[in-house]
Amino acid sequence: MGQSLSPVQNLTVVVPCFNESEAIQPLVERLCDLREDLSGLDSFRVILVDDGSGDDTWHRMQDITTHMPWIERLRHDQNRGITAAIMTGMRAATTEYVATLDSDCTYDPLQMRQLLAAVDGQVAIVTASPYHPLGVVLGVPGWRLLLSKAASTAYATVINVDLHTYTSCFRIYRRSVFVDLELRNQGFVGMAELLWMAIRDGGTVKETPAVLTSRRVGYSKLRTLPVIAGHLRLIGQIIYQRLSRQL
Ligand SMILES: Nc1nc2c(ncn2[C@@H]2O[C@H](COP(=O)(O)OP(=O)(O)O)[C@@H](O)[C@H]2O)c(=O)[nH]1
Ligand SMILES: [Mg+2]
Repeated sequence: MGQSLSPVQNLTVVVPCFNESEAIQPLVERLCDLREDLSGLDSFRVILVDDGSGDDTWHRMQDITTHMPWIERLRHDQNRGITAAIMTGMRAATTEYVATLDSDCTYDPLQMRQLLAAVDGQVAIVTASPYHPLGVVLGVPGWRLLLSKAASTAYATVINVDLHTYTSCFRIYRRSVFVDLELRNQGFVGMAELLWMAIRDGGTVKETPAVLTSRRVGYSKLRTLPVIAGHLRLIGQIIYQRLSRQL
């Protein structure tokens, strides 16, 4: 990476973790692989954010990463949601580019190279896009896929930007664009809200085709009905903002 023209020379990877006891070991192993893969960067750091887990996620994090000074651990006293955890990590980071990644490795972290390749001096977010025509989805239940794709299609329609995936957590952010934002949605819907805010404020958003697989350990934290309701609410707010501000 060192010789490339990418503006990213220093990267912080933030990983939100909620009740992910079993996922921490394979995650940290894969983060070690990623660190090796990106050894050309000037610096590579990781911030794991335990979002008030009720299981032993926090202790597993501490045990497994004790001798890894490049991994920092942060903790919320209580569960505040995936987007709140990402914002905590983003605020703690000191690099201009901050990547975020699911802790269950449903996106192989080694796909980070493709995201990095899409970063240029203009970009506010690069998002992984399994729903891109060149993206791949493997082993994800049909109903989940339908729900997620329907949400992305609805956002593409109301925002009128040519993106295929609005709900992915695997992204690279330009920190200065986001660090002071106040979000209404602290959970999964906040992923789409972050994207909308970047676009609303004139930021450039890019996507790269990605491979999404299904979980091997642990369980999904997404609660379908509240998330559908949250997406519908946000879509209504976007329509209102676009009409009232003529965006
Ligand atoms: N910090 C935090 N992370 C969460 C929360 N819910 C889910 N996550 C994390 O967000 C990522 C995606 O969640 P997951 O349960 O796999 O949802 P799915 O992939 O949509 O089924 C994983 O890294 C989870 O640990 C939460 O309430 N707080
Ligand atoms: Mg997942």
